[in-house]
Amino acid sequence: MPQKRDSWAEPYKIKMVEPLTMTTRGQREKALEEAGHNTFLLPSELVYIDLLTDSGTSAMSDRQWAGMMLGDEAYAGSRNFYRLEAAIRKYYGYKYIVPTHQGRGAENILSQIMIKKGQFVPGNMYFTTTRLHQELAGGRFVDIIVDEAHDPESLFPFKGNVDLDKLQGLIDQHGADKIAYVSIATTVNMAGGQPISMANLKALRELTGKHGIRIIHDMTRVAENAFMIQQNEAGYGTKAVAEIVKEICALTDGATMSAKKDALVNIGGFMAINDWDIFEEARNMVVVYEGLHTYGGMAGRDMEAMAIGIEESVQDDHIRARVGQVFYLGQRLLDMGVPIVKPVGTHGVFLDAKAFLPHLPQTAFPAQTLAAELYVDSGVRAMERGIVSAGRNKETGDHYYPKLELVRLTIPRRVYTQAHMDVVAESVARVYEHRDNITGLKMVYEPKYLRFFQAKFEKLPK
Ligand code: PLI
Repeated sequence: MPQKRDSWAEPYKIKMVEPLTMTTRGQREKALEEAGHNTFLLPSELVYIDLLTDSGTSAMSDRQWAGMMLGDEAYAGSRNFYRLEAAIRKYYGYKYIVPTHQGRGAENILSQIMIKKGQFVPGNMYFTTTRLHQELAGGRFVDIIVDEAHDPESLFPFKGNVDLDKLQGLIDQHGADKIAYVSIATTVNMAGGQPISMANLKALRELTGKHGIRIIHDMTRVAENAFMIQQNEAGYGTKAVAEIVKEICALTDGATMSAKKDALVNIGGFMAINDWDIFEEARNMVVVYEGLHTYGGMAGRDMEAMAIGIEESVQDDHIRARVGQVFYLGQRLLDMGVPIVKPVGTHGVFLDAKAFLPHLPQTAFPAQTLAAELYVDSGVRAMERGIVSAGRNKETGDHYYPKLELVRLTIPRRVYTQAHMDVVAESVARVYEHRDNITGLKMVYEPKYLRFFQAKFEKLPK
């Protein structure tokens, strides 16, 4: 049973530090210009507090670093693979696993196997790489998340829930055999790090079960979702996060995992599945794209660190501190009156760029603009999660126009302190004060795939 604590204070102390570069405003202006106003194109040496992503940016524990020394770098049958397989079975409960170099490697293999051309892939909001792999495999993503997820002001605690009527409608219209599977993320990144409830997942299992449709789980941040269930869902307050994680996984048929988030490693991922035939196909396909089925693009030492990270990630004390730090930053911004997605998400605080810069049309890229302004102000690096990330509709060629136009302040796990969070909050508040003087951007270079990573922009004149 989880212990009640008043404070979210960290259950660890610092043993090694990495110095940060402090830059001047002039240096940052120059760097941003050279980066085409895209924070992805900044050299990290010119970043003070890096909130671009929580992906692969965690600090590993001393146990994980010690585990790295136990790497068995055999091409085939590394002992670390078997340790990883055992950890996944123990903490997540899936039967068969295929390691991959990171989450999108697993998405590629799973999509190619499970999606037939023309099939629909309904999901609780899109994620960039996930949807792209679904589309490349010939599938069509359909958003079946509850409407509350698209409203940054809605205080609904489970904005990651599936709207079952939307799914039923899709089944009625096209038939169950036109649905490749239902794609469920815990938590929902693009909605602002919002969880799905266990009750909703159970109802989804019942509905899909009736129609023989599988549920595939993007479990990238499953422990964070489990923590929110523990905190906010009736009947779960006395259950440990580890227990809730396993219950979530048991309601699904398979998963893709970017271990670079929850699982506290700098690289790695896997696909997991309970069906032997799909596993056999995936285990064969992994040798084409990733590496042998007992390493899948990872070094032995990486698999060892992941096995240990998985265990650490589901501990109540860890997850309370991790989410507690995010909530701390969120609360500071709320107290300052800055518009953010509510409720505060579990892996980051999402600034509502439409409300922050209401004078900019979405085609002037308000979130991209705001992320750039924040960097110039303080060297804090954030990420656009709006129209640039949403990309273009393949059929019409026009931008997708997402309702949410957000800047994500993503908190790496076990990396920054409360004082760093204060610096971030104060910088956001400064930018908010002079928001009326901020002009938008125009896109001057647009790559074909996942454009947000490499697109370049120029400032629009005043
Ligand atoms: O970055 P990958 O390939 O290890 O994982 C892709 C991926 C899949 N699902 C979800 C929910 C993600 O958040 C995710 C990657 N997210 C990144 C890189 C992020 O910055 O949020």
